[in-house]
Amino acid sequence: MTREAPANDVDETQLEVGKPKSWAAGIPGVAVSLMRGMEQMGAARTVKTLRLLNQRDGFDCPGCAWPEPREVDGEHRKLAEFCENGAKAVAEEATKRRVGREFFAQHSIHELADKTDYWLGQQGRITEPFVLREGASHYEPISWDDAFTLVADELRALSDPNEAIFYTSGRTSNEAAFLYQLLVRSYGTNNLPDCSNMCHESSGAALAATTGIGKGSVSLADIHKADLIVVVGQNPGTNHPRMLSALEEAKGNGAKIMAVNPLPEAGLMRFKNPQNVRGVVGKGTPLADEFAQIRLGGDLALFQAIGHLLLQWEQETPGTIVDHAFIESSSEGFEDYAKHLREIDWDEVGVATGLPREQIERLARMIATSKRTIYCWAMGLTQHKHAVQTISEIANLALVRGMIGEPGAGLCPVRGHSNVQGDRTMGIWEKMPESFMDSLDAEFGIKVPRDHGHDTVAAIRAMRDGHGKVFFAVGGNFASATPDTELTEKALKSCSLTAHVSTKLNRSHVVPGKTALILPTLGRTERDLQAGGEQFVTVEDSMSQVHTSRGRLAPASEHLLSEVAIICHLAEALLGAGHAVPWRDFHADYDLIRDRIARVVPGCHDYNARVREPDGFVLPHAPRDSRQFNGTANGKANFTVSDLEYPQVPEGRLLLQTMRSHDQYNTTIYGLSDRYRGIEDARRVVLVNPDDLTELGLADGAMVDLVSEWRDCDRRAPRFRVVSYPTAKGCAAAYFPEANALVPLDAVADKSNTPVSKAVVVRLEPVAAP
Ligand SMILES: Nc1nc2c(c(=O)[nH]1)N[C@H]1C(S)=C(S)[C@@H](COP(=O)(O)OP(=O)(O)OC[C@H]3O[C@@H](n4cnc5c(=O)[nH]c(N)nc54)[C@H](O)[C@@H]3O)O[C@H]1N2
Ligand SMILES: Nc1nc2c(c(=O)[nH]1)N[C@H]1C(S)=C(S)[C@@H](COP(=O)(O)OP(=O)(O)OC[C@H]3O[C@@H](n4cnc5c(=O)[nH]c(N)nc54)[C@H](O)[C@@H]3O)O[C@H]1N2
Ligand code: SF4
Ligand SMILES: [Mo]
Repeated sequence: MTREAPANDVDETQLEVGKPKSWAAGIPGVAVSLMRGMEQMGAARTVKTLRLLNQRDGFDCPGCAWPEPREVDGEHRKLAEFCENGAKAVAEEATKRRVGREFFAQHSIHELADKTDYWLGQQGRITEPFVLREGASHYEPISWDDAFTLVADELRALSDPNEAIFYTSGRTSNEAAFLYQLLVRSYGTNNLPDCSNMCHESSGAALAATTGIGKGSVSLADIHKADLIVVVGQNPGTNHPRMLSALEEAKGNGAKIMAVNPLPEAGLMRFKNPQNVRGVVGKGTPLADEFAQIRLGGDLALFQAIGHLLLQWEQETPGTIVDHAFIESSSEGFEDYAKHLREIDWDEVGVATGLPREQIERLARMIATSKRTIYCWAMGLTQHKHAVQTISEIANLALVRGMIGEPGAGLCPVRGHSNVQGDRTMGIWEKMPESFMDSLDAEFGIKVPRDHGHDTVAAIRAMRDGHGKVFFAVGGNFASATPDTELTEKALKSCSLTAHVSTKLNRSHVVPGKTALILPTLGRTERDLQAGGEQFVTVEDSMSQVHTSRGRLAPASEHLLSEVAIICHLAEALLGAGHAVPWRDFHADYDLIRDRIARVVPGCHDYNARVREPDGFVLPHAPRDSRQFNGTANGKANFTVSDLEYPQVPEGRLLLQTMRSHDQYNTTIYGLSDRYRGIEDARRVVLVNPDDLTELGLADGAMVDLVSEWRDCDRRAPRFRVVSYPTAKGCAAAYFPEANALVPLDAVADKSNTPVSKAVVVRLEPVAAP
């Protein structure tokens, strides 16, 4: 399979490669925020918008899920409580550019299909609903009523509700998410795949089994109190930039930082905080005390080796390392774990990690002597075949040392999309527990289906095989974000209807089903006026804090509906006016939705009152709050035993990770500057270790096809420019989504079914330069 580059792609031969930066943020970060704001919004709107970003009376940043400081912790919000990439996310949404009737009259679907995600996104906000009718060459306007009738008719025509698929991306508010899952389940299916299936599903699976709750156990204040922070498989300088301020503060309090990554990411090395003088003019704060340049997928071996050393040292000096009191009172499985790690094959650990044994011993010593350890991770761990095992191994280390449910200690999966955690809390999951379904039934007097639905990978398979016929998405960009691009696009095109609730144009709109709809919606930044007056919504951050978000800008167009309104109107069209759920009341007054959330969703009692508190409220988390593990089957924290696994790479091949540049938000490309890595003006690049280049007989600047090798067939992504880069030996990196064509649909993580986007076996085939 070959995935051609879109015709209007940038010219990779013009690429500028500078030296990778050894520090993050500082003045260039401030400058870029303001510049992108001015380009998209103009001066007045930039100032107004950024003043409201992440403030109590303003809107939650539509970027990542990193939390804001809380008064209860004695912490205050600054006037500018955002980062460069938060400012870019806002500029992207609050842009003055528009995609309206003229645009679609001018550009045929054929022409649009040839554009990159970057070009599509840069065209601006969609202003009214559009339909692409069967056989038509252009999208044309459609009224909202006709659009809802069209979707309802298509859904009613299916022989089984399980032939419909309802995707969610993680920007959707709690209110919209709650109603969406209610609509989908009332209609009769649990086919609710979401971006989380491709993201932190592995973290959820590992933590639910080991600690009883699939969420992180720390607060921002804990990070400030920790004495050791392990940052593994994460690039916070780009993807959670304000985490660097938290790391800086922790360092100021004496913490040490251990970074585990195949890439020497600038944000892990040194941070220049633009909010203090030292950061603006000085050298900034050195962050990582120990940087372990691990091979892709070597983390399970690393954490097993560390576990082995901890147990060995405990044996040498009993009572110094293992928290026996905690293990005895609160856990199960320690003996098996200890037995499993008594012996370890150091040669294998060396091959898997690429790390010298002395360094692993230093890392283990840091963990052995820390009194308050926090483990942070993201996609570098979750998107591997053995991701769940790796995260469970981290949980093992935390349990050995009793590092959970204590101030300054715990497990911290750093979530991606700004409300991805909230969407799950509200029921967006293809396999919500029985108790949740029972509550829905009781609250609304309905009977929702219990059979588990399709996750993202299963949804693609269903469409490919003809069992998935209608695809509906609230947000996101399914075509580009998912693996195996060519196969997925074909699967989407085979649907009778694809419909997307979106703010901006993206690739998913131009790989249409027989009929396709674009339903434009309000963004976070925009005022949401309904029959009952101006509304706010609520979101949950990565640390389980639930709070309000109130849009304040004038909507991009008078024809936009809120996500809540779209879902309610669709429900009325599909389920009829007499349906047990009072859909019309809900979109008039969101307090009425929150009253229902309060009664259905665990931990959400008095929701309306508590979200109105200055910082909202924190959802309960038994291990964090009381060191209880009542969410597991045995009521204990569970040690787990995993075989040592790591990716196998044949001779002459490299292991490729697909990652984010500094200038994108997932499939939304803001620009072409991956500043911290020194890569400008290009995206079809592949970063390769200089020694590997020598062995492969390739030079920096060579053009290659990337060919991934999988048991069914080869997949080819043509014309990438080779960049000599200090990544771990044997490992390469290219950007998501350009490299998604290389990820086989069947390459998934054990237990979580997450696509393996960080360990693709590839060969580099030289091609002639243009
Ligand atoms: N600006 C911006 N912010 C974002 C996003 C964005 O696209 N842009 N996306 C949001 C979303 S949805 C998410 S999920 C997060 C993603 O946040 P990250 O997980 O930081 O995102 P990635 O770019 O996928 O980076 C993965 C990091 O893990 C490292 N890594 C890869 N494989 C391995 C491995 O095997 N072992 C170890 N130890 N490290 C490895 C990579 O070198 C890289 O530094 O960011 C969120 N925030
Ligand atoms: N190869 C590879 N693939 C990956 C990853 C990887 O690291 N490597 N990462 C995975 C991860 S972690 C994730 S989370 C997924 C992301 O997958 P998605 O969430 O599906 O993708 P996004 O690019 O975040 O979605 C962007 C689109 O959302 C729409 N949008 C933006 N704001 C709003 C809004 O307020 N409301 C609505 N309704 N729509 C809005 C816009 O139309 C925009 O084009 O991708 C996954 N795919
Ligand atoms: S750290 Fe994340 S949530 Fe905070 S301002 Fe930056 S992008 Fe937004
Ligand atoms: Mo994500």
